[in-house]
Order: sequence, then structure tokens, then C-alpha cells
Amino acid sequence: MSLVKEIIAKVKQRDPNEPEFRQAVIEVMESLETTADKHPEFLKAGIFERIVEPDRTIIFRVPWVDDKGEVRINRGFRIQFNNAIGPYKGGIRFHPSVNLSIMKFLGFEQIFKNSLTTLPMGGAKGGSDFDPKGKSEEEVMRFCHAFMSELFRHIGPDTDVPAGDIGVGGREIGYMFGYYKKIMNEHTGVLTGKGFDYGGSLIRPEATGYGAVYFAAEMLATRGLDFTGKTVAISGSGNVAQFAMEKANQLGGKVVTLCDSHATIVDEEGICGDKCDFVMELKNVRRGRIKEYADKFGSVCYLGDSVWDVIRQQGLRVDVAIPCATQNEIDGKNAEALVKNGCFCVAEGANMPSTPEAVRVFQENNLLFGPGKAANAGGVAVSGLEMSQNSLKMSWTREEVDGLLLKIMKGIHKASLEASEAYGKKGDYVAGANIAGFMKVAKAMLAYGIV
Ligand code: NDP
Ligand code: 2IT
Repeated sequence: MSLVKEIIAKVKQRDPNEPEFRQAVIEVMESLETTADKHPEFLKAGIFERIVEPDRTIIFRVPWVDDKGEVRINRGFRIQFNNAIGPYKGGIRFHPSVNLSIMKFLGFEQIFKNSLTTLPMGGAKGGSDFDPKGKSEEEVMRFCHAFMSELFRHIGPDTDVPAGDIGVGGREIGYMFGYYKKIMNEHTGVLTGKGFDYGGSLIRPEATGYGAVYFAAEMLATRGLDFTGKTVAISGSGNVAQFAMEKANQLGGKVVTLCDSHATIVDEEGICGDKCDFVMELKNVRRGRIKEYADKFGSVCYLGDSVWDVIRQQGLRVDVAIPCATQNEIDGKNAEALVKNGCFCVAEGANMPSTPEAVRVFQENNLLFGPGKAANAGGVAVSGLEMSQNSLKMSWTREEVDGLLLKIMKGIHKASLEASEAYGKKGDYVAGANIAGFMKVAKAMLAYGIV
């Protein structure tokens, strides 16, 4: 049995109830087969076995009291996966689906993503099965404080620096940072995604979505193409989707879809200008449903269907797809429909939104396919820049941060493409990103001996 198969078998045996984690491990390990052949020193030092085992898995109870005075119990997680190249770094997700498998897949992906940014950040992820939907402002605040009342002892500006993810945006980061500041009596860069007035970075809210579009633009450029006049399908309507939409519009694309967990809207005239402002106000201030967009602008709305179901069922033509909702949202069948409907470029704004079958369909049909750990690395990259600004006690302008973000995304594209070529898989961004991200971490682990 090959080494990689052996590792996958071991993960399967050790963690039989973690399908998302196993999916992420298989994808990375398959890419690293040739790396293992070229680097016997990694094998000897057990790097492959060690990198799939988190440094530390923290699971804790989060008790809080709802508005009716009833005690509620949620489960909190922090997976400190690997700190070979810098302090643990990665988002916090609040969603009822959160479990150990999802936390571990996200923490594992984060190792390679963070390495690709070239900034000194290790990989981690955290979260809770708390559902912020339908909760009052006070309930969200009490939950965030309760969550931090345990998490604080495991994190620190040079130890582990959490940020946002699904269900965790500026509001939740504010509550968590405020509580940490109070109990630790320190104002440091322990979280990123903070409000600008208290240590946040300009462009951090925009960074993941902008970065995904910058990455797509780099891929398009390899075929002499750009966003001008391209029809763009975006899923989700949260942080990543909103700013992918904004940047795709700025670069001349036409965004025709958005969704949330209840419905998909299609607007073939393009979601731009006032319509974007409406989406941002609806989702960030009123926290309402995307269906309201269809009610207001008279566009089509499909209840219960994802963007990718709608594209398949309605035969909607799209050039570029940017999935920005959640893992495994595009399956093989919907990937085939995307190809059939003219799509030639997919940039993953979300983490692992394409199933392995979908990735195979995209690659077999020679699409430009940018995997999440490369295409959505802009968010954590600007988090890294927020950490730098906090350490320097300075803040940089929008133009400075956006310029650095663009440079980092171009660098990730180049590094992934070059690694794919060096390892005989030219144009395979999945293999390229995995190899390029892995090499730096593996060399650092090698330097430390067996720890
Ligand atoms: P948000 O919570 O801001 O938005 C998530 C969006 O996706 C919402 O529209 C939500 O709908 C929808 N969604 C979430 N889960 C599901 C589901 N199970 N089924 C259908 N729709 C769903 O999160 P973000 O925009 O921050 O995150 C989106 C993706 O991007 C995630 O995969 C995240 O890991 C990834 N990511 C985020 C980064 C960041 O900086 N925020 C950085 C890199 C990656 P509804 O409102 O109805 O729940
Ligand atoms: O998946 C991700 O990269 C994030 N949610 C952002 C992590 C971060 O630390 O900014």
C-alpha cells in the first residue's frame, strides 16, 4: 500500500465518524503522493502522519441563559491543528451543523491556506453548534461572552488568534473581544475581524470576497480572459458572497444569482448598484431572508433550491461560478450541469464547497478550478495584516491593504501554478495549492525534530 493510502486508511480507522475531515485529508494526501516520492526525509520524520493529527482538540460546554430565563447548553470547539509556521490562526463558526468532523476539516485546510499567504500563521478552527438565527441581540451577546469565558484560556495574540466564519461577523467578534479584554485586562490583537475603531483592519470585511475574485481574474488571465461581460453565479448572501459580488461588478462582470439557506434568487439583469446595497442592508442589518429581494425587485425566487440546483433545473447560462455558502454545496450532478451551461471558471469562496465528484467533473472538463484554500485565502491574509498592524500599533489605508491583498492573491496563484508544473500537473490548482502550502510547513516541522 502506498504511504498516502496508508495514512488515509489510518485516519478512516481512527476517526470513522468524521466524513468531512476524511474528505479534506484524502484530497490533500492524493496531491502529496509525488511530494512523498521526492522527499524521503519527510517520510522518515513522519511528517505525513503528524500533519493529519491536530496538536490539540479542545471541546467545552457553553452554558448561557435565554431571554425567557431558561438555561441553554451549547458545545464549543477549538482545534489547534498546527503551529509550525506561526501562532494558530483561523475562524470561528456558529451554525447548528457544527461538529468535530467539520471543525477538523476546516482546521486542517487552514494549515495549507495560511501557509500559501506567505504570512506567519499556523492552522486552527473553532466554533459552536449555537444558531444565531432568531436570537435576540442580548442572547447573541450572552452567548458570545459565555463562549469566550472558556476560550480565553486557550488563545492569545502570540498563541492562537481566532476570527469570523459562518455566523460570526463584526458583531460577534465585538462581543468576544470585549469580554476577552475585560477578563485579561489587555487590549491586544487576540482576534481579527475587529471593528476599525478598536483595532480592526480596513478591507478585512471585503477581503475574502475580493480575494476570490482577484484569484479568478488571475486564472482567467492565463487564457487571455477577464471579467468584462461575464455572467457570474454566486451562492450565499453573507460576508464572502457580498464582497465577491461587489468586486465582480467592479471588474465588469454581471452577477445573476444569490441564495441563503431558504431560497435562491435569479436576476438576469444583474445584481448591482442599489440592489447590492439592499442585499447588504437586508443581510447585515435586518438579518432577513433573501426572498425579500425577489419581492422588492420582482425577480425570480426558488424556495428550497440551491443556486446550483436552479442552474441545472432552469438551464441558466453562466461563465464563472463563485460558491460562497458552505461545504459540499456543489455535487457531481450540479457540476455537470454547470459545465453543460457554459461555465469555464470556478473559484471557491467557501471552504470545500465542491464535492470530490464535482472537482473531478471540473478538472476532466478542463475548467479553471481554484480550490478554496487558494481562492478564499484573502480573508485570512488580511487577518494576518490586521495582526501586523496591531503589533505595530498602526493602521494602514484602504489602498495599502487592498494593494497587499491583490499582491498576495497573485502570489498564491503563481505559487500554485508553479508547484503544479514542478510536480507534473500543470494547471491543476488543487495539487499546486496543496503542494505549495505543504512544503513550507513540512520543512518547518522537519527543523524542529520529533515534537
Ligand atoms: P456568513 O454567515 O456571512 O454567510 C453564509 C451564507 O451561506 C449565508 O447566506 C447562509 O445562509 C449560507 N449558508 C450557510 N450555511 C448554509 C447551509 N448549510 N445551507 C445553505 N446555505 C448556507 O458566512 P461567510 O460568508 O463568512 O462564509 C461563507 C463561506 O466562506 C464558508 O464556507 C466559510 O467557511 C468561508 N470562508 C469565510 C471567510 C471569512 O472571512 N468570513 C474566509 C474564508 C472562507 P443563511 O443566512 O440562511 O444561513
Ligand atoms: O476560513 C477562513 O479562512 C476564515 N474563516 C478566516 C480566518 C481568519 O483567521 O481570518
